Amino acid sequence: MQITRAEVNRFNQDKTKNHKDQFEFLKKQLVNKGVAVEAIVQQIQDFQVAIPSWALGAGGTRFGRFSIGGEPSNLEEKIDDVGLIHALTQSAGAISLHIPWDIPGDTEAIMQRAKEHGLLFDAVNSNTFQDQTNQTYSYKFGSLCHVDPAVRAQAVQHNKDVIDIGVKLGSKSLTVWLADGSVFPGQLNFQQALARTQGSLQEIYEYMPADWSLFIEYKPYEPNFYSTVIQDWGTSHLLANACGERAYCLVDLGHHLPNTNIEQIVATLLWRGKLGGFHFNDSKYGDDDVTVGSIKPYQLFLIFNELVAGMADNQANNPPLAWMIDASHNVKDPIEDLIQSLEAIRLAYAQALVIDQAQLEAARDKNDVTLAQEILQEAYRTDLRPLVREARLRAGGALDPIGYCRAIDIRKVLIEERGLETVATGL
Ligand SMILES: [Mn+2]
Repeated sequence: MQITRAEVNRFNQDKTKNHKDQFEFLKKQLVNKGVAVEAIVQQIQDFQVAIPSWALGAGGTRFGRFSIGGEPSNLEEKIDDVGLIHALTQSAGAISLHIPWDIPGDTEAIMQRAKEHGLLFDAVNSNTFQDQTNQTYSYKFGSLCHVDPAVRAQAVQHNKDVIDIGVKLGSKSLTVWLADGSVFPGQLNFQQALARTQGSLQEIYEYMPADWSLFIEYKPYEPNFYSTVIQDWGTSHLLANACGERAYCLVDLGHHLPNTNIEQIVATLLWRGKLGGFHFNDSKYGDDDVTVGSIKPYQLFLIFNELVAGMADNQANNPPLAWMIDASHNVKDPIEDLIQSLEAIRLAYAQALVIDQAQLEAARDKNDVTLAQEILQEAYRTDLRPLVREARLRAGGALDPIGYCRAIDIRKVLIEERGLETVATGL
């Protein structure tokens, strides 16, 4: 199914007046405070987040997976689902492919399909955390870090294949997340495992075209529970430096131990010009991968504050960041879930944009701790949803995307089209 602009406009009609009243009221208040509202609406409109190709099916945990019906069973249908989300939100203008779950058969046709939905191909993701059928060597004991050079060579070759696929689609970056590590003390020689990983990553880096970037993701634990080779931002940074200028760290919000100050990590990486990308999700305990902004929206806002301030200052010439949602959803419809995540991301971005950074800096210079807190919380506690809605409306999206999904019973339509039994490839 495809949602047309005319259908969205029709749906917006009876909601527009109420929205305009709210927007004009907020705008007046913000303008009085000296906020450049029109520029901010434009910035929100420009902010696009990639949807991973595996996010459109029913998510799962290690305990079970509950089918939702009408799941996209091939890449074409996944692109269609991202297209639906983009048509309604105008904020998901890219898709991030996970290889080998979503290898394009006919590249030209896939690119044409994406183009029809107004979608670009963002970073491609390799997978050496699972064994594929007919694979020569197993990754049970690691991939890029493996003690056996033949296993490492196979994992490096897979990454090169992923780059080749990405080149054809117009992607410009490769994201590497490794599950490599150990489950028990004594299993792995830490120094040698890290050195081998560095060697493998360097080989992948050298293979990339000159206009590509390498994003190195880190994670403290899971699926290995004693040690992970790339456990934290420091290790990722060290490896990125060893690879070269176009290698960067990738921050996944769920890949931190509880209470880690992620906003400080973001600031540190921006200061070094080494922040490449972001994976959005939220969590209560570990890498829970729940909907963005559903548990710790204030943390998300504080992270965006560092991103906005850091990219405005940007003395280290950090490149524009790659944004992707990396969340799972085993109790919600993935389309609605992703819409909620996109909304949370744009709202946090808007909240950060209305902060007067000069005023905040002045408060810091005077060690006025109270004022600094007031400035942040004033931005966070102002209801900026009308700004986000206005950005969406101007781009041709729905004022209420979830309301739209429910009004047309989108899942029912997809089940009618695709059947109840379809299963999306992925986790
Ligand atoms: Mn991730």
